Amino acid sequence: MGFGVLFGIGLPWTPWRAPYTNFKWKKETAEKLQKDINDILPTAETGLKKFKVLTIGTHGHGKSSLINTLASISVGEKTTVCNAAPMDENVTTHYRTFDFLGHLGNCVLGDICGPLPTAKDIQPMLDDIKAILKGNIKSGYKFDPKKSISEQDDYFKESPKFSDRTHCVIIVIDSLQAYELPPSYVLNMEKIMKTINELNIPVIAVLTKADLLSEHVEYSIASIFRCRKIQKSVDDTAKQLKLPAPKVFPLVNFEAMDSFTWKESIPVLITLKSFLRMAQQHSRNADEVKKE
Ligand SMILES: Nc1nc2c(ncn2[C@@H]2O[C@H](COP(=O)(O)OP(=O)(O)O)[C@@H](O)[C@H]2O)c(=O)[nH]1
Ligand SMILES: [Mg+2]
Repeated sequence: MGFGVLFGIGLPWTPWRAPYTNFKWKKETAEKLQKDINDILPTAETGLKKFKVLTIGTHGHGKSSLINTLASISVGEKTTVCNAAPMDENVTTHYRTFDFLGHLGNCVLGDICGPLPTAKDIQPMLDDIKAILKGNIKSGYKFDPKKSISEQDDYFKESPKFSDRTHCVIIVIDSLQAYELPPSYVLNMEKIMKTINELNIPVIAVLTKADLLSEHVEYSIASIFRCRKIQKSVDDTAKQLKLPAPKVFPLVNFEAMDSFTWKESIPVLITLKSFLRMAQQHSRNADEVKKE
């Protein structure tokens, strides 16, 4: 560990992001965020019990770890609901959904892998993603890169309700790769974003592995909103995905930690609050609710 890192030398005083006015890296901030999150519930007129949130991202970028991190926040201690694996192993080829115990009982997270940066024809996957967003695919469905789901498939749900639909999407990106995403990946992501936008579903991006990108963050998570490297990776992602920078959230998953405290929770809670709020807004305004 370098001297500069120990003393935060090289970090600007003014954070590049202040999630709230008078934002302080304090235990009370984490507690307030947690309280706010507990209060974000589906509104009665939507008839929803749970928000459905879909994570999409290339293999190895940290989706399963993110789901585990959120599950851990939900129960207040480190837990695992899905296996995270180092790169090049165990490619998740199934669509799965995860229900949480604890505070986030009002949330279901879906995990789908893809597309691989090298994938050429992603039309079957785009069709499957669209079907998932519309609630037509059940958990457990295995993707076939050559064809999308058929109406005869056991995992096809014919008349999905509003509760089966996706209410918010999280694009998961490894922050180490964000500065220069492969052009084929950006192109594929553009197509996915177009599909999501057509259905008017809110989207955020999460940048994982901020600890691997910045040794300041590795040493102290509180540096995350001061480190210029992290800021740059947020800006690069925003530009490439054509998302506003405030919708790109850097964080460190709990996967590599033995345990976590309120300090490590803060970036995760900020992200969580933001996407739950978007899911809530979306479900209130969605035309499908008005029609039901
Ligand atoms: N240091 C660190 N490692 C991470 C982080 N997020 C994920 N990983 C590691 O990255 C690898 C791939 O993560 P995984 O969640 O399986 O990715 P997935 O294929 O997108 O589901 C695993 O070895 C994780 O432990 C993070 O924020 N920091
Ligand atoms: Mg995975």
